[in-house]
Amino acid sequence: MAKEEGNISLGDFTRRQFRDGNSGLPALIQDIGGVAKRIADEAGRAALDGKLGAEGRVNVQGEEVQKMDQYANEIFINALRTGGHCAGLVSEETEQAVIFNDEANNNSGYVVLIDPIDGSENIDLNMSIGSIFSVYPRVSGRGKPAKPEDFLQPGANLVVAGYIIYSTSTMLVYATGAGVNGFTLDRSANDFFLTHPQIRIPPRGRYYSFDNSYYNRVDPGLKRYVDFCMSVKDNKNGPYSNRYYGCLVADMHRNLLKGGIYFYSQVEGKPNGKLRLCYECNPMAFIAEAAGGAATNGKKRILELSPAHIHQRSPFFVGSREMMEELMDALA
Ligand code: FBP
Repeated sequence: MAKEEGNISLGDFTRRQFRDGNSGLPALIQDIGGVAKRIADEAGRAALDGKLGAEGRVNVQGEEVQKMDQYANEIFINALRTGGHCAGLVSEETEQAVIFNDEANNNSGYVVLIDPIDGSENIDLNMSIGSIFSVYPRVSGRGKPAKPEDFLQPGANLVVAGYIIYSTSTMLVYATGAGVNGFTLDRSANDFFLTHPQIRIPPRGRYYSFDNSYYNRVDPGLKRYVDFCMSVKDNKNGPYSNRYYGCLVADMHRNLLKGGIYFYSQVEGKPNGKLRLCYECNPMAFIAEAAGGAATNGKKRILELSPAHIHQRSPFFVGSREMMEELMDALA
């Protein structure tokens, strides 16, 4: 279906948004949009090209790497290195930061962190998956290679954070301090167009996203909250339904549009939960707050945490403001 007349393209939107021409952000976001198109194509053909299934190795997280995890990671690294608009990259799939260290990228003012494929378990099932990206201004001087401290900044320093959701349509959603906007890929034009301007997360919704199999392994306060979510009153379910997709990006996208809450807390055996602070929790927290929601680690605002290690994990609670207030009261 051709895009509605008048939908502004991602490139035109970002060039208007970041008027300061030499910021490099419009070009960097265009590079990320190009990666999104490639991954959407690769994921759509994975079954035909023998790219489903596991790569046969374990990554730095101790998780089995899917072939698509590796392909998506390579697409991101090659495209951002070639684009010349970021000094380096941290990825869930690479143990160390990738410092590009060439003239163009050393002169860039930004670094990028990514989860190339979020929801890896869904790849072989033809279910929604995502990519998550974060853009920080460098703290190291331009003109030289990026440094480790560039990648270990609190989420409050983010200038851009977003995700791509590969589903019935391919959407790129990104936040700045000025709000959250969603763009849909128009295959016929091979470009993204604004379809969800100024997304605001409803103060409450119908859904909580939690892997209920962990119910008997979480703290009493969280158990109390899940009991509340599932409480039955006058023979009616409520107040919330459980929608847990196994892909943070998919759960986040639904909760952003309809209202809801997602949490992956510490559980017995996982003292800091599963999600990684730098390239999963921080970008999603930034997006949630820019849309009027909230995100914590159960005690503190996610965006205030100072990362010690690029792959460190954090308990993660994110979503509609009023639901987050209820949850935090239950945990207190
Ligand atoms: P990956 O980035 O490795 O896919 O891990 C993140 C994630 O898939 C989230 O998207 C999802 O919410 C969660 O892990 C599912 O974990 P579990 O299978 O333990 O519920």
